[in-house]
Amino acid sequence: MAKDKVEETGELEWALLPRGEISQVEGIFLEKNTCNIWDKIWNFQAKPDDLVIASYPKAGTTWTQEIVDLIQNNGDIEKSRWASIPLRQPFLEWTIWEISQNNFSGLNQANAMPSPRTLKTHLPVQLLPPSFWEKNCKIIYVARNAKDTMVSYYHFQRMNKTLPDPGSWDEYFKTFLAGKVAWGSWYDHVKGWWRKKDSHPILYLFYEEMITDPKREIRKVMEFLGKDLTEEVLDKIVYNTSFDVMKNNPMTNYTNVRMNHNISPFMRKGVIGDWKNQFTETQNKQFNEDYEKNMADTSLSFCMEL
Ligand code: PPS
Repeated sequence: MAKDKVEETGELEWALLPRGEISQVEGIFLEKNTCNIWDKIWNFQAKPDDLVIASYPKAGTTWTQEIVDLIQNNGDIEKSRWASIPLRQPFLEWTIWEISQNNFSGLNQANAMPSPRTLKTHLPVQLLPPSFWEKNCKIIYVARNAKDTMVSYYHFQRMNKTLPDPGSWDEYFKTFLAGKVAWGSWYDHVKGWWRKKDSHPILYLFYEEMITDPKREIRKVMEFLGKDLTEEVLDKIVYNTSFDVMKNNPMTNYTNVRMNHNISPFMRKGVIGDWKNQFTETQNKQFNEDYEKNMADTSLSFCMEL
């Protein structure tokens, strides 16, 4: 490819970016930059009217964020499109957001933001800063089946250099099952938050249920937030948070964040069961054995195909 063409598409610039590294906090892998400012994150001061959207990566976080924002704005699309999603709802533990050449830390953004704030986090339950529990903040957790999460995460790590190179799919399969990815083990994450909902106001959503009946799930979120919207507004939110609309919306599709969408778009497929196109038969067998062992001690269950 000619050099000017490469520069025009930003490919060369992307190729030169260094890969991010991961390190550990309390035995959980997190982005190294996050580990470096862990004390500040742990001491974050929540406010009682903060809303937290928590998830394991690739579970449908952005989808949930957009649903919440539209509910908060009574379905007013213009109000929700004033900025891209990470600017509207700070990502608590994320240290560098490169948007329009500026650096943002989720922590600084959150501290500068007027209340009521909606914050995103991928932290496992035991690493959520204690002031969120002390202030009894409402939390929405969204979970997605492990097989599709793994596939989505693999493609995300290929196109997002703030995380380590995932290596080959075979390599990544092992890394993911061992929980050696940023934000740790999927098992511990979904099970930990599931347990916590018995003692704290947590709305636990499933990506698969959002796919199957988005209006029902959006209504659940609305009720949890104490809002009362008309059927017409709910239908408008269903439409505007559909995969196709969000994929074409620059405020939700992450095209204004430095990621390489030519390798794999952030809004990739948005379906249940894509793992079938990625897992080999042997991997599926291996995964199922591992899954059975690790999920034996929970009442949680996931839909992995329609
Ligand atoms: S991140 O980076 O962790 O915040 O990613 P996250 O937003 O949690 O997950 C990205 C995956 O969610 C899919 N997605 C959607 N699916 C269905 N409908 C809507 N509206 C929607 N919005 C995002 C997105 O396509 C990623 O999944 P995959 O399987 O990779 O397509």
